[in-house]
Amino acid sequence: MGGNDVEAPQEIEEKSLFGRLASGLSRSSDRLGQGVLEILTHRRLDDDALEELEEQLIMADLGTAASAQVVANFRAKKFPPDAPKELVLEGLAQSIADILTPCEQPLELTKASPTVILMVGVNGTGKTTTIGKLCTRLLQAGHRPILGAGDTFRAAAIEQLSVWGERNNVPVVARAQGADAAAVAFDTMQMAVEHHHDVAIIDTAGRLQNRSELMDELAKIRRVIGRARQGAPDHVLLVLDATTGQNALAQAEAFGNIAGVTGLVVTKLDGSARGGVVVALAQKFGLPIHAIGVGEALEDLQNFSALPFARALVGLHRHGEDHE
Ligand SMILES: Nc1nc2c(ncn2[C@@H]2O[C@H](COP(=O)(O)OP(=O)(O)OP(=O)(O)O)[C@@H](O)[C@H]2O)c(=O)[nH]1
Ligand SMILES: [Mg+2]
Repeated sequence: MGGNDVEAPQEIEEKSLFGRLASGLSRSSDRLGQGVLEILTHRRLDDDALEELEEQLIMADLGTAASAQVVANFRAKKFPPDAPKELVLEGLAQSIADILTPCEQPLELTKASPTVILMVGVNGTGKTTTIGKLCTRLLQAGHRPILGAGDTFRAAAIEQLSVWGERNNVPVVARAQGADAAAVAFDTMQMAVEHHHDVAIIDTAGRLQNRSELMDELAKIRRVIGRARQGAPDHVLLVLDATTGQNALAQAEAFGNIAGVTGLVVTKLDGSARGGVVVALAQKFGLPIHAIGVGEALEDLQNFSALPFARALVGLHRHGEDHE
């Protein structure tokens, strides 16, 4: 922030959110940025250096395919071997952003009401918390969300969603623990229509992707929702925990096939040394990344922006004049 400049509140807000992402990713970028800087500082940008760069990217959780792609993108920019290292680091961020940009897609609501959003994922990735945050954002944008407590499995799951409902002052549709999750989804659809809610967000229990009977349950929930409103659910959001690194790829693969995932939310990027997995996900699946989680509070959900994310990952600050 410069001198006496008065900044618009929105800009300050954006910066603090970016700051949270940047400081969260700093553990990834410490590794990546330092390694890369070492390569760039001590040598010319020749083939050997690029090979080492690729190794650094792989170690930063980008995986082999995305790392090769980043290096190919970088090579295509044809930096002279003695280019200044700041410029080279910017070029690296751009090479990563080239992969991420197609996935930069904010969540859109449908014309048909209610827009139905189904949250899925393995245990503990942040589904329920993301619902709370998403709800806040929808309210701020003037929408009228309603929540469905479709996790009828885990003790206290209904209570947990109810707390988010109370914090946001929005209704939560629930049945008793152990009830049929699809029935809760159906109730939620009915309530949404009856009380003119334009968005219904339905929670589900965490499940491992190799438990076929639990994956079948998701299919049933989707069918029931589709019966209540043709074409619904509009979004099946797979919530992935960035700290699980490459395992997130296996989850995306399995849920993508069976649960009809339409987009991703990647959480816990505030504390992760493994932010590079986002690049691997983008390269492998190309699914929209609708939002990222950068903390546990209501306001800690951001739209995913490719270039700022890539710059934070390589340790560049937002305004580009310095890096760590
Ligand atoms: N630091 C951080 N913590 C998060 C984030 N998102 C969720 N959490 C935390 O992760 C933990 C699990 O979150 P939940 O929302 O309960 O996860 P869930 O996927 O609903 O879990 P199950 O319902 O048990 O499958 C909680 O302690 C959250 O506060 C995030 O973006 N950053
Ligand atoms: Mg949950």
